[in-house]
Amino acid sequence: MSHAAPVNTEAREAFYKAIDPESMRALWSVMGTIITPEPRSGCQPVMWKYDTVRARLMEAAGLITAKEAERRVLILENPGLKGTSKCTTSLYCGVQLVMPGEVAPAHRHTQSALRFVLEASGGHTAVGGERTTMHYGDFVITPNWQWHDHGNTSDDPVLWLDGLDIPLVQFLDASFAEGFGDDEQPITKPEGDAHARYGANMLPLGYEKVATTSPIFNYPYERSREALEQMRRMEEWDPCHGLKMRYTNPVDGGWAMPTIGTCLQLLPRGFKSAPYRSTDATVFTGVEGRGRSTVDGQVFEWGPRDVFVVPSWKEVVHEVDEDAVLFSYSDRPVQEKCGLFRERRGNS
Ligand code: 1HN
Repeated sequence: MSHAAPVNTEAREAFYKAIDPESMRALWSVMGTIITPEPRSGCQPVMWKYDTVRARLMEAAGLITAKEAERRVLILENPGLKGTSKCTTSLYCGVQLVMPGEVAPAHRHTQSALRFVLEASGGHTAVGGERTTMHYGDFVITPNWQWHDHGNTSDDPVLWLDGLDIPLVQFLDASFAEGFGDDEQPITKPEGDAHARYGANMLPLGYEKVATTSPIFNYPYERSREALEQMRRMEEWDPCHGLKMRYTNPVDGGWAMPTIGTCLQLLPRGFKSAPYRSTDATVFTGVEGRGRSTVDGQVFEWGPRDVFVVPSWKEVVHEVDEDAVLFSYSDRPVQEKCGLFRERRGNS
């Protein structure tokens, strides 16, 4: 708050001690630490180079199968949040590996997941009775409480970035999970069914919104990239973001997922962004090209598949010498619903 905590006196100390076993605490003694004038996060700016993560995953593949692990994932844990399995205060990030012939068995949980595909020549995931084939750069959703399993029938390893709302669900004490009992769920729909129904700017007549998550569960990179390419011709550059598009739920135009906001952005050759900060700590991954992002004074040189974090209310500046594409996710939908989202553009 505006002033520091009141000074301690012997009598006050004795009072705090006396009420502690009665499960009470004096607000004035802690107010400044629980209500801060601006966000004070333990979350730190950090980057993981893909080569390092990939090499460790390959090492893990010699230690455990996808089936035994259930999910063979290395968590990208924020060094400022050690021991919490968090990448930011509210969101989780990991990189998953499925080797040729492997299956990650079907299960479901109340946590929502996104996959951003980093390497795939034939991996697939099944959600709600439909399978989708994964390609580089695809954004795939596993809505909460939907059965999901993954497989790889190709000859090459399949890797993707996992983004989940685990810390949010944990905070709310709303975690439920169960196994399906079989490796794979039955496939009841042809591949492409969701896209045909919901991905053509049309909806079945009489369609009623039943879920909080988009009914489209694979947003193919080819189409997202094409949107950016078409739009660049209009030169609608945002000084802070270049050209940044959010993935939407076609049912209502809102975010694709209720708890995680996802975006794809193009930074044109020679672009240097204006400084930007926002309350939604954001996880970025490179998709095309190389760049340099300065986060709270720390410089991260990134290329395709590298992952870096911009914590809440820390300033970020992106610079690129060549055309570059970034995928990112944050808890922005939650903050917007709660009226908490704030941003600051430029140096003001
Ligand atoms: C999960 O179900 C997946 O389905 C990935 O691929 C990561 C991390 C924690 C809990 C569940 C998946 C996960 C996860």
